[in-house]
Amino acid sequence: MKNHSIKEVDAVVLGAGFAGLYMLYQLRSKGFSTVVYEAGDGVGGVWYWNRYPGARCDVESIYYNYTFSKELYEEWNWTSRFPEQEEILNYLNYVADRFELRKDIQFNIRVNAAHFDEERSKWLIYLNNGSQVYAKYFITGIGCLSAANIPNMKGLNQFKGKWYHTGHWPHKKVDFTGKRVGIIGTGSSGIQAIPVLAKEAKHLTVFQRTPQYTIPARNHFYDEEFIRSTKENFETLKQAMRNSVAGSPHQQNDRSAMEDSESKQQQVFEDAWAEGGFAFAMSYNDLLTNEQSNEKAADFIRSKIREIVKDPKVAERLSPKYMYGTKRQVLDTDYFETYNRDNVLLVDVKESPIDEITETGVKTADDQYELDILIFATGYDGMTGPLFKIDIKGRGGIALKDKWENGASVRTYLGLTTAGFPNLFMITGPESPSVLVNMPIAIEQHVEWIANCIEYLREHDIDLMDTNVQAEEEWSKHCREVANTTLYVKGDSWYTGANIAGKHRSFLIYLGGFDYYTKRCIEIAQNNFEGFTLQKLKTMS
Ligand code: N01
Repeated sequence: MKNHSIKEVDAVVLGAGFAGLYMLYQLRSKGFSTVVYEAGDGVGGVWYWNRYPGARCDVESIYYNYTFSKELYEEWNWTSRFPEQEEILNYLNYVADRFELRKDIQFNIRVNAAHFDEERSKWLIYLNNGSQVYAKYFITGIGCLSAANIPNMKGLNQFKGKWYHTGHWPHKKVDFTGKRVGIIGTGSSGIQAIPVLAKEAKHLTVFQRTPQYTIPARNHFYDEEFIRSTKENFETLKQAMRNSVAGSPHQQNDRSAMEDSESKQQQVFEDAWAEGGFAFAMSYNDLLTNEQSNEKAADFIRSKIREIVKDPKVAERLSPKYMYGTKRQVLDTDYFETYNRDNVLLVDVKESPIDEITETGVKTADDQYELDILIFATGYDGMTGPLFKIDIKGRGGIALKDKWENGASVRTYLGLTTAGFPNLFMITGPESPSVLVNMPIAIEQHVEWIANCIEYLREHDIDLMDTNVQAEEEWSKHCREVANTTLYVKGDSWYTGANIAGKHRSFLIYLGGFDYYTKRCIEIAQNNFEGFTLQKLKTMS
């Protein structure tokens, strides 16, 4: 049914994080009327929600920013190698103000549904305040990790203390002084929070299901001279990142660990450990493709854990046995050292599973732990989770969730579009390089491609762009084939969906290299958007 009183815009964008802000900037500068809907009351996306103690980025700050504006790069000064959440949030607020983006962002609004209206050839977007809006283009900038995973644990509703998820942290500082704190989960979030919590709380109990290979971040403050030199090198840096395999100017060692002697391997790993950050992951070129090389890296980290952690039993519990890197590499500050403190207890919940949350704490198969505060650092329903939270329906009223068989059969073209959902674009969607690339760089590439594409459609009077089924079949197959040459697919992680009970296992990150991927996207656009059907409508209502 037509409803002409509903507001219409050229584009609706979801989310005001790195992706949504830049999408808005691009579309507005090309003259498209655009509105961004953001569930939070401020900009920042993941950096708005993740305010847990110790939250910081594990990509170096001088690379973890936009590169579209030289002026912006010159104006902003990062204070340290790995920026704290608050600093990144300040940066994104600065960007929003500098480019006057706020006037086209509506805060505290959640998009419940987006249905493609075939009669009008527009997307009808349903907001949680009861209103609706029509848009020619519907663009998601909701990230890959925004659907929090709060495990369905018996008894949580009877817990008398306070509980939090790291990804939905309160704005007001939580005071841990004198408190008995429990934390479930030892991924990137848990590992950043644990050392900080241990210092603040009276006692900290860590409920660990799987130990992690974590590397010292070796954070430090930047000096003025360093910042000045990065600004002078901006163009070189920008090109290096945009033309790289993973959105970073760092080059991976071009050797297999198997080419080096044991003593040389040790030296390479020691140097990478001392450098900190992702140097370890880049120390050889086959850590994620060759099981023998992988085992060498794993052995090295286990030896470090034994060196750092004084109690051998605790060290053993903290030592991962699965293949290095198949869960995302974690960076830490004094993580293993924290287990030498008297006020920290490690509980292995694989050995002794959590039975229930009681009124006063956590009960495992073997013990009861009394707690005032319980923290879920239990991660996210990644990749498809954020999209499936919205009721997205394409042609014929087919739901995205049904088309993709609830995750069992995800099909996209370039991770940007999917057949049957015309004029829908997913920034860093499933089957794009996304989270295995430095995210702001991956986002910029997607946003620029989408903005140029929409401009092309306008210039050629094309109303609808839909993906061909064959093109998406081929892309998804290629994506799976590349992933299957790596060890990633063998790991139990949020990358593979193994962290969510009942979720179909699939690896939805394109691993063919960001440089190759970018070239492919450009070629497709230059070949008049091969793989898409471009349609002109005779009459538009
Ligand atoms: O989540 P995770 P995260 N009972 O899924 C455990 C990005 N990030 O929020 O491994 C008990 O990695 C789970 O155990 P297991 C980054 O990409 C970046 O930490 O599934 N435990 C695991 O230990 C990262 O990879 C930054 O066996 C349960 C933990 O919870 C991604 O976000 C900072 C459980 C979840 O770890 C996600 O990281 C933070 C249960 N029922 C996040 N369910 C930086 O830039 C889950 N677990 C630094």
